[in-house]
Amino acid sequence: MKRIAVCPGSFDPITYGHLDIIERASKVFDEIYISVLRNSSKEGLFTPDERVDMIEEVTKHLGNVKVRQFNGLLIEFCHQVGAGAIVRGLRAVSDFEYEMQLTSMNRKLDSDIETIYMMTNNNYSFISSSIVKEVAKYGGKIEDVVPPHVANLLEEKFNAR
Ligand code: COD
Repeated sequence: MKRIAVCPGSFDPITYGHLDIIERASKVFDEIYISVLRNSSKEGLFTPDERVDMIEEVTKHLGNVKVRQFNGLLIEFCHQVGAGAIVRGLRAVSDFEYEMQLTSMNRKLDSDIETIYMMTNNNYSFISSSIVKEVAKYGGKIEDVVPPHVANLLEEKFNAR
């Protein structure tokens, strides 16, 4: 039986921190679905379609990774793709509270789906999509925190504004 996991998130945009977790997960599971939350109430910098395209581009070296959008409940998405696990990344203690709520609620919805946490590489533990956007907005250097393709897209986005 295939071991399938979902790596869910907003990915607005994907950073080296996300990528580190996705690469680790792709070694442990047979198939990974990166699921991009399509949330109509929260407008991001990048549209869900743009996020899917950029994630496909920066994960194309990983043969067992697929990228999809979802709205509604994450657990429902897991059912749709036959996933038995959700993989999340942990940066610091500050992530713990939110992650505990998320996992506890998901477990109430379906106790058979396990959530697995992976610690990021220390070099990436300070990175968040929000900080990356702020630095990019004011023309700061982001080459060390996002892949070159994403850095170019951020530059285009802010130059067009
Ligand atoms: N290093 C390591 N991991 C990182 C880093 C980093 N630098 N940055 C982010 N991550 C990890 C995060 O910890 C997370 O595991 C993942 O990467 C994605 O991060 P984000 O910020 O893009 O995604 P979130 O936290 O906004 O995703 C939230 C969900 C989309 C998972 C959540 O809102 C959800 O499931 N929504 C659907 C509705 C639902 O089912 N609700 C019920 C459950 S509460």
